[in-house]
Amino acid sequence: MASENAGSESITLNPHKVALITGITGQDGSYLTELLLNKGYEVHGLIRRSSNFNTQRIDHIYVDPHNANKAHMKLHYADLSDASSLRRWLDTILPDEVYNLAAQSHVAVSFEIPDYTADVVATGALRLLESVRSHIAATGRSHIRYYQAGSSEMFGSTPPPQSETTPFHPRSPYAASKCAAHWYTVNYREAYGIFACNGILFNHESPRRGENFVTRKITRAVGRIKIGLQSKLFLGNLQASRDWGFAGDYVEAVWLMLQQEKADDYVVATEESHTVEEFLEVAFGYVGLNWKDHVVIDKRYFRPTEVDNLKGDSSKAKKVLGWKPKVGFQQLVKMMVDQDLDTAEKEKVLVDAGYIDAHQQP
Ligand code: NDP
Ligand code: GDR
Repeated sequence: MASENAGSESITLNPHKVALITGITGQDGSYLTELLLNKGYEVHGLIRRSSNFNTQRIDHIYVDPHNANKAHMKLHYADLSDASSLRRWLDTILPDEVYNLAAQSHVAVSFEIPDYTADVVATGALRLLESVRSHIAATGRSHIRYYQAGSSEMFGSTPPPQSETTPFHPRSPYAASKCAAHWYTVNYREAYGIFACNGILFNHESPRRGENFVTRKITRAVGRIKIGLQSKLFLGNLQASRDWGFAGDYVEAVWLMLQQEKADDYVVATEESHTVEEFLEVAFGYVGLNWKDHVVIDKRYFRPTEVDNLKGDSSKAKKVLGWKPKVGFQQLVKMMVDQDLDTAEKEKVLVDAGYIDAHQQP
């Protein structure tokens, strides 16, 4: 398992670019790491301590650090709530690019743990920016570049289409915290001249999406229902509309932002929006099922304040970065269902052998 060797202080310097990623174990962290490794970067990821290994999304690209010639991704323990760990790893790793992807990223959960969410999402970003600022002041490494993972949730109740000039109206502790992180990033750029960019990314999904986000919750259920492991799927608001893209496409835009001459902020979106109900139709329809036979509305999944309609205008990213999404909505849904049919087949083997209980829904 990857995290067994985390914390190793032996950093090998090489002539390639060096990146530091917070949130490397998350969906985006795993895709960004693959992209950077393919470009020849040395990638360092900060992971937080957990009682179980939390590196499943990057295990396939992990090479034991004892194999020094082949290990281009290294993991270190740190936490966005621990400023000293952030500064220490900056000083040790000497990155050229810093990607701040770490977050308590679940909107509904942010209503349950608002204080913690603000600490990690808002103050965590400030801690990292301040670490970068003081690292530059101490070392003179002013070429260092910083990326902040901003969110379309910041637009909240402001109607679409949403672009870089659209006012924010956050509708959750998570979204309000992302707004703070956004403005901290702008402020550090203006106050200290740090090359710091905000990506304002609309929802992006993949087969690696966390299982309690609505898209993956649906595709996991489709796989399980199709092979008889489950019959009902409990969901909340089906009328919310989201601009859903593919995470693999979005990390390319993230990387491009840090390769520009000038630091700036960019909206990244497909410019197409679909309701949760439309997602259900495509996902269940793809395997010949009718979602209405399986979905049960459960009030517990409704949020105190909802974001009804997100649809991005990413013309700036298209023009300046030369970026555009490759994977469309239908293709994305099918990619996720295909993978989750496979996951369900494997699960069934374990259920049939008595290792897991089919009634335990993911
Ligand atoms: P995930 O929830 O999949 O990953 C979040 C990452 O942050 C995980 O690696 C997690 O670690 C880590 N993390 C959480 N808390 C801390 C902490 N206190 N200290 C250090 N690390 C921590 O998110 P995504 O990959 O989907 O998103 C990446 C970023 O982009 C997030 O900031 C998210 O808010 C933002 N974003 C995401 C969008 C999307 O649609 N996916 C859209 C717009 C913005 P662990 O694995 O241990 O839990
Ligand atoms: P979101 O994603 O809140 O947009 O945040 P999520 O998939 O959680 O919700 C999308 C919409 O689906 C509705 N919904 C449900 N959501 C969940 N999670 N579970 C359910 O059972 C359910 N039923 C209906 C929600 O109410 C909502 O309207 C994601 C995260 O990745 C953020 O970190 C990121 O910033 C934004 O996308 C852009």
